[in-house]
Amino acid sequence: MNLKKLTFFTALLFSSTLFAKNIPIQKAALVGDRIVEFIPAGFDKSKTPSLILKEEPLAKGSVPRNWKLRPTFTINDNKAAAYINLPAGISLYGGGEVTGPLLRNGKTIKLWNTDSGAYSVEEGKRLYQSHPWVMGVRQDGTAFGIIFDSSWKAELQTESNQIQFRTEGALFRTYIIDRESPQAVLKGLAELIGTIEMPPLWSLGYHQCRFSYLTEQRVREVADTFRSKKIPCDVIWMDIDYMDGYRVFTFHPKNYPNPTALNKDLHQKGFKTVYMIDPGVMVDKNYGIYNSGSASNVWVKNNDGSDYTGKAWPGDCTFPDFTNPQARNWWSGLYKDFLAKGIDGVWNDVNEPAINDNHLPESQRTGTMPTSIIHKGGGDLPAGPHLLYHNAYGRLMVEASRKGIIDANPNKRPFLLTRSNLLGGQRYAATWTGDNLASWDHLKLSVPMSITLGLSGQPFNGPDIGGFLENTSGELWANWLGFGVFMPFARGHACAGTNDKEPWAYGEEIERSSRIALERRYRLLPYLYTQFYNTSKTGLPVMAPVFFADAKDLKLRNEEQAFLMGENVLVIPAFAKNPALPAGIWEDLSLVEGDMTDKYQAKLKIKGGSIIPAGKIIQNTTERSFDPLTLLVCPNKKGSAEGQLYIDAGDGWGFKTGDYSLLSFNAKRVGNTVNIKLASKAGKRDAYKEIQKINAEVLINGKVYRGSGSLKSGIQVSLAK
Ligand code: MIG
Repeated sequence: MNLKKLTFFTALLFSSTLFAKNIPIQKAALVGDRIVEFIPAGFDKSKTPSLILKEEPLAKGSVPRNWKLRPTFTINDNKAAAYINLPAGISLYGGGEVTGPLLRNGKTIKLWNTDSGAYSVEEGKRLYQSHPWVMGVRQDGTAFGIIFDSSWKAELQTESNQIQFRTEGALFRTYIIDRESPQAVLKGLAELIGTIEMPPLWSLGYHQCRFSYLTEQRVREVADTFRSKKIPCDVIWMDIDYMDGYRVFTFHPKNYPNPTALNKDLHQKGFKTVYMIDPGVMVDKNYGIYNSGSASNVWVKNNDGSDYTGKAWPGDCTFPDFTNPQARNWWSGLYKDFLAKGIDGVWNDVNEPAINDNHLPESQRTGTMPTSIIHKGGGDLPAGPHLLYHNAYGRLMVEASRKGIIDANPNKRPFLLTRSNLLGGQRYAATWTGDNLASWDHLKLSVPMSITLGLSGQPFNGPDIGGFLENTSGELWANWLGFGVFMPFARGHACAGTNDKEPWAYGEEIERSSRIALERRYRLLPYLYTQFYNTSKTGLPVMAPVFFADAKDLKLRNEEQAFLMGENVLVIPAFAKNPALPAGIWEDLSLVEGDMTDKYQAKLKIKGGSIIPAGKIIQNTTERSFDPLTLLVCPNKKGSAEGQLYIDAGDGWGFKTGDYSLLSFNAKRVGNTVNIKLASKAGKRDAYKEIQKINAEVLINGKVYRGSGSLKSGIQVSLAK
């Protein structure tokens, strides 16, 4: 026997499938429109609780007779797995936070949330989040999706002929959605895992961050520079150095002596502020939060009953056991006094949780808690090992944080950003893609990464624009910002020790380009906000793959340079080479003077048949005004177009009791005139008062025709010269 054969047989011998026992399906039931739940015999909720689903699904009938996709469950050495065979010719997507290409055929991802600082574009690396979810699109454009409802440590392998989900834990349920289109499948996903809640309008503005702005003087300087240079921005971020010795919920006495005054001054200039909160609490007998947590008995425990400690920024830390409802309540309660200082949003970082164990020999380092630690659980959650709860630690933390933020400010919409999360965790927090690199590879990677998160239930996401680690050149920055401004979450960030990365830090030419890019985002905010309204209702992504324009066009299936913003705007980054674009009418769209000739700006195209609402150039969202509203109209072949605008107060919950306005516009060409009018209106908000004047721009064959009018009168645009 030659060596190759020998290794083959050894591999076979040790391969789990050889000894794996097939587990029959105990129950398969319809739990939604073409959504089937598969439960293996012996499934035990107290071993694999669901941390993914929004609520317990209810059986609504039996499995449709022609149903094809079914999992095979196996168990081997107490490790459960599921396998689903696929017919040929399927394009696979999903898996949440992943590196590598948009198209996921033939990929393996490791689901074990990990601080992957400087993650490479190379595939297979662990990242910060776990999304046991795959979507398949058939050649005919019909699609399916599979949720593996488990947070146990796992691997998700997406082979073209078989999906494999292999865990290191107990049996779990599997949900399969099989519908007429990828969009319909994502709606099905949202039926199971929920959607995001409408975010505050300000969080859709531009965010400026750095690790860290070391003093409040520097923060004021950055804020003032945005305003004096007239570069739009809504939010300034405080990274860990605002704290006193990295103790969470404290402020550095010298560098941030008066956060209340700082926040107030920033508010007066139209800025909001977001402050970081990490899970690790410094072990320090003179620190109120530590003492309070000890008194409330909230810390994760070693198996001998002592507090588990691990190293993080402040040194030795204890960690709240977020599986426990009392610990979550205690954590929620901490936000009240903190936010009372005028803080607008919260950033939960390093919640994989990331633990520095560099003092251990390399072979013993895991970067997190020991898998054998038993979390307390409580309420719906059983006590269970870290191996079960690790991937849910961040998700449970942000559930508690979000509740605390809402309790503290019940009349405001919370804004929370998290680094770690689990499928379904979009209900609690927005996300970003962690510590990327200031490189062209990472710039390009940020597009499929963000699209894939959107295809995995998390629409509110984006990368560190410009790249976090290492120095950023002006070229890289301007190219990245040129399309980053059309991503759902748009924040520039920079690691300690790297060059300044504010929009003006690269000289005048780049400053000018940055202004154009940000002005374009701000002009499109009415459209973007409407997309967020849509995703809060349906779960459809804000940033979508180009193939969403035509799921039957196979050429579009792996396009990952260009992307769609909503359904009607196509974004083609300046770096894109020969992008595959959808057929049909797509007219070039100019929003700001100079945007068509500036080499760093993404090309924008508007879809034939659509109407896009746009606003004025503003410096921040407190200046929002619909005087005038602009309607960008691109007629289809038949000369008609339609589109929507959603408006509400931009914050608070009034929209839930009718204080909103959902306007549907349509346009029709009659001879040489295009008539644009309000077709319908929902909600109690007085749009007639809010929208004073409407300018329309009709785009046909590269030409722009202008007209103006009002909501009442409509707008007539003449196509005659
Ligand atoms: O150990 O707070 O990904 O965005 O600037 C690093 C400092 C901790 C990691 C985050 C990054 C943030 C940094 N944090």
